[in-house]
Amino acid sequence: SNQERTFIAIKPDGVQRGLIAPIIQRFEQRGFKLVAIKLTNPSEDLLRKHYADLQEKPFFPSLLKYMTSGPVLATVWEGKDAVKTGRVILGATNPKDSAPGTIRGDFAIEVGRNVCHGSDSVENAQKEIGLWFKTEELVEYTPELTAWIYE
Ligand code: YYY
Ligand code: MG
Repeated sequence: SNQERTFIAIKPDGVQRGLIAPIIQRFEQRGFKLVAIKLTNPSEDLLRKHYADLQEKPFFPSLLKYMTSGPVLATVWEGKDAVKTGRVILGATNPKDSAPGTIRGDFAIEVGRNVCHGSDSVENAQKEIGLWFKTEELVEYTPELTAWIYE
């Protein structure tokens, strides 16, 4: 399907460091369709749901502090293999292992300041999109460039 969706967020460090435009640009220029975008201060409750599988990890308290330290740019992107390709565009979780050319590989040094989030499965993408956005915030439109991006 060319309509797979993924949730991509620019974390507080990315927003503060002025990296919104360069990060969004990589998804746009790759050919993904922007479906939703919102600058927001996520609540602790939202983040506990978002990172539910990490609640028991030793780094969870610092992760929570980091993610509530400033606004997050929440986005949804649509396209073929959006989840998997989105993770490739972001790079490895720990920037010390992220390849140059990826967002983390170009803009980050430490795992606790890794600039961005991307869903790790189609199922989690649907869960995360539902947590961060209301249905009416997901915008319907037909990009005119589709035939130049998909065969
Ligand atoms: O999906 P991704 O963000 O690449 O990694 P996760 O394993 O889901 O961890 C979420 C988030 O937690 C990660 O982006 C940074 C932080 N974190 C950390 O601070 N220290 C670790 N050892 C692992 C993850
Ligand atoms: Mg994850």
